[in-house]
Amino acid sequence: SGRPVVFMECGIHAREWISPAVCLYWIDRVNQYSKNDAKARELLDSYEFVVVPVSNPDGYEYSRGSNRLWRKNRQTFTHSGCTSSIGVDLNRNFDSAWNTVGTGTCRSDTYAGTEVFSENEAKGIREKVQSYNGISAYVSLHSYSQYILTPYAFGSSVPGNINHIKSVANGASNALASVHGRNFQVGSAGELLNYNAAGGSSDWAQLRGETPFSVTYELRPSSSDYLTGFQLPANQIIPSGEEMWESLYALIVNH
Ligand code: 0X9
Ligand code: ZN
Repeated sequence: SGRPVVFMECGIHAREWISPAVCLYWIDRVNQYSKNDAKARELLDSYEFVVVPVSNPDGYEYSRGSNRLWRKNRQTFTHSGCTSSIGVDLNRNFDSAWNTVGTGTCRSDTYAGTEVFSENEAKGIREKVQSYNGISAYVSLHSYSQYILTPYAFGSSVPGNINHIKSVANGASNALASVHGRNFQVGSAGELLNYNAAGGSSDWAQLRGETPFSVTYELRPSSSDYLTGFQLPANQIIPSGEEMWESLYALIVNH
């Protein structure tokens, strides 16, 4: 279309089920365009959207059938030390200080893979992003903790426009809170998660110049709600979709 592209990546971690649900809600809501919804019309008239609702399909198939708390993809490994080990953390496989921090062995939940972009799911996202001549924003949706994470997660360095990113993210947090009163804190992974992690998709998009604006959401529940955790009750799916519709609207029109 020639309009600026907003890329939304959901479901890269197989146990974070609210992420694909919120993206499907968003797609449904933006299609109210045909019913003359003002925000939907403004968004679709001004931007082009790429939404990947399930970025880790094999992982989701496994988490819904066998192990609800599975995180990685389902790649199998046969190399030495990793015989019969399964899965790469796709949010450790991108080219952003790959495998330098926040990763584990092949049997761990945070295995970064044999090399950068070893995994088809990560390659697929890279190819789609690079099929455009630069994208306007990259948004990655995870759970949980109620955060809007700003770049970078691999250390204390920040992009040159970090003040702009933080101010837009603060606006998106306020818009979210106005719907159901939920508080989403804004900050980097180092500031909010108390850990650093390399190889994340949104960091790759920002660091490699694919986009000047990238953030990662950690959706409901709050970080202290570890009993609920990844298993968010179904009656919170629609409220999550509603607050994220307003938050993403604010983020997109102000970024
Ligand atoms: O560790 C992760 O991959 C994310 N947290 S989660 O609990 N959903 O696994 C945080 C990723 C932060 N990385 C970037 N913002 N790049
Ligand atoms: Zn995640």
